[in-house]
Amino acid sequence: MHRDLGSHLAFGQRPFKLFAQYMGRADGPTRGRDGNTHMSDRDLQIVGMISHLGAMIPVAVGAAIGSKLQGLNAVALTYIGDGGASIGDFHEGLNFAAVVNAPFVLIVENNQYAYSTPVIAQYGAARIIDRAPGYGISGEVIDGNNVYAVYETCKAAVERARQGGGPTLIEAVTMCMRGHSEHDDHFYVPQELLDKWAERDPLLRAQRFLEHTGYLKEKDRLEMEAQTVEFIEAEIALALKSPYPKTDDLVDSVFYSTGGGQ
Ligand SMILES: Cc1ncc(C[n+]2csc(CCOP(=O)(O)OP(=O)(O)O)c2C)c(N)n1
Ligand SMILES: [Mg+2]
Repeated sequence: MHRDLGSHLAFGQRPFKLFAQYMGRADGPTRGRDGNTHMSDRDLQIVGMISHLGAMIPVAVGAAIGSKLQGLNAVALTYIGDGGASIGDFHEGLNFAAVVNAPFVLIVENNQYAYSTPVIAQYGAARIIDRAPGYGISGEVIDGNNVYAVYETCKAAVERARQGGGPTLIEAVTMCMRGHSEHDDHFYVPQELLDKWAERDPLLRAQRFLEHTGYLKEKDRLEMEAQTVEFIEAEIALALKSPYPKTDDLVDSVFYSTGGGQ
């Protein structure tokens, strides 16, 4: 999913590269061609996404089929929102993945709004996961704000796909806590709903769990937080030093037609 920077970090991307990307610098994954989240990294096996919601699901299924054909035993996993799940490509991609038994995992982050459109205006079924039997694939609905549930469910789905068990659709139920972008003040979401969901903040819940079970001491957490801030500041400073791309290699990696019907 093109906006999920967390997944880039989970796949081992350095924050420095993400910052350089946002600043349009030569060290960003697109080498300064794009100042946004549309980036790939073949070394990290991250396939670049474009903005058009849903359109990349068949592409991700293609990556899964490619892995199968090449005997790589890799699984393609991607995300989409509840709104993106209403796009035709969602259905075509999942149906095709089911037909060819592709090693493919699709997580729908159902945060109950697609911009200002609530889910009641998106679909007639009670849940998105109810579509899974229609495709003939595995499906599971989970608490998207429970990091352990998300981890365990994804892990099981990836293992199943790796062993030839085919695609899985996971519906992770969560809440959109802020507007679509900084220009959007989120006026269309009732405050009571936001207050209710604020209590279920996944980071705070994970932190409370770790503290209650004794895995995390407050002193260690504060130390880790301070180290993280220091690390991030250093990565930003490094990105600021990255040069802007040169104009003479502007068309490198760009495919173009020479005309004449070619
Ligand atoms: C095909 C298409 N239509 C419209 C947009 C503009 N757009 C970008 S994000 C968004 C809302 C998406 O909602 P959802 O899929 O629920 O994801 P969320 O932002 O809630 O995570 C829209 C309408 C787009 N990128 N692609
Ligand atoms: Mg949404």
